[in-house]
Amino acid sequence: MKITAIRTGIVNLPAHEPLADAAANPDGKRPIVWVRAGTDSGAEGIGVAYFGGALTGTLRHAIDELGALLVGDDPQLTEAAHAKLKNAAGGSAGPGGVYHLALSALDIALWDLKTKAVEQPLWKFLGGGRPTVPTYASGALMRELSLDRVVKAAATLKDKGWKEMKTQLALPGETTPKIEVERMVKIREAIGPDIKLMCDINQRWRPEQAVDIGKRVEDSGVGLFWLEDVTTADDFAGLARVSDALSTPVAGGEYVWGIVPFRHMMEARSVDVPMVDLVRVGGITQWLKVAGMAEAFNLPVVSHLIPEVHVHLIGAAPNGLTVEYMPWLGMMFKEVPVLKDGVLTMPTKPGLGLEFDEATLERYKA
Ligand code: SMN
Ligand code: MG
Repeated sequence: MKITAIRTGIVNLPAHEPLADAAANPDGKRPIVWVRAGTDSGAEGIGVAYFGGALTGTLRHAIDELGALLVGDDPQLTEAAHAKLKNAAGGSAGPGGVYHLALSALDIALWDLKTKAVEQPLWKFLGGGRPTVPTYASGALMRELSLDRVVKAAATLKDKGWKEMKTQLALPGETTPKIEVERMVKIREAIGPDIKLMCDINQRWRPEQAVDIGKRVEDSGVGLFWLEDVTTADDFAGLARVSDALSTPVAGGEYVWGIVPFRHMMEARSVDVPMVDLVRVGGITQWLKVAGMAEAFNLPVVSHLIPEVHVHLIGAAPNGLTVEYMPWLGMMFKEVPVLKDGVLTMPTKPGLGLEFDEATLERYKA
């Protein structure tokens, strides 16, 4: 099989929040680049890229330029493609940033083709064996919501059958440790003791603040499944200090580029729960390496965004803990993985099991 053409396009998807209808910014838009890799066998592989922000046009162009280098190549040779792109641009225009986002989008499309060629869903090709995988509601309990709205949204998620959900602290505007802790207590009261509750700080605290507020949350009896990105993502020593001081597991990793920072993070015991972002790590090829690294460090692995692909990866990884269910891209696909009672069923179609919805691509075309 040979790649014959790479096509790309941009859609500006609405920033809706379908899980609890709790969008913090309902008029917002999310620019996404779609990728289609055509082959001489007629099979098509798909990929996506995002986080381009104001450089989304540049990101698309980067995918076009890197993609052109893969025309004529066998899409099953994912490591060879990675080496070729690294040699062509990754060592100079990367690592990190637009290069890594573009690399990831192409890599996802190659894995779609590679697994379609053997007519297996990706998770099965990777050797996974579980029928379902846990997942958690994300994006509905954001820090911009009022206390009243966030508590109602949490109760809505529980009513809908979610068993795990994530909120955020480091509140905007006037806040104190007391206000932060009270918000967590109210959310816990709304959902009861049995739901796994995570909390994301998005790098907004200093290490000593993380220790202080983290301990207060522990003392309140809220019980967090993890506390995420408590401080600057590459302050590996600062993170280790927080991890050491708290009994709550500390999660992190979504902000770093490529696989090497995970080595430093794990060597320094900075996080208890490594979180891998598929489009920042370098696609599926590199995601799997981080999952293996985590396993060797006796750590679980969790995903960031794009549950439609991560269901395969978390589901196949022996240390895959739970899939973040942030359905930003759901409307781009004709079908998404089946979600019921807070778990995802492993997809059965070959490859990623995803097909772009032409109507969505056309309707939100940029
Ligand atoms: C997050 C980061 C980037 C975009 C959306 C959400 C957040 C998460 O950190 O963990 O979901
Ligand atoms: Mg996060």
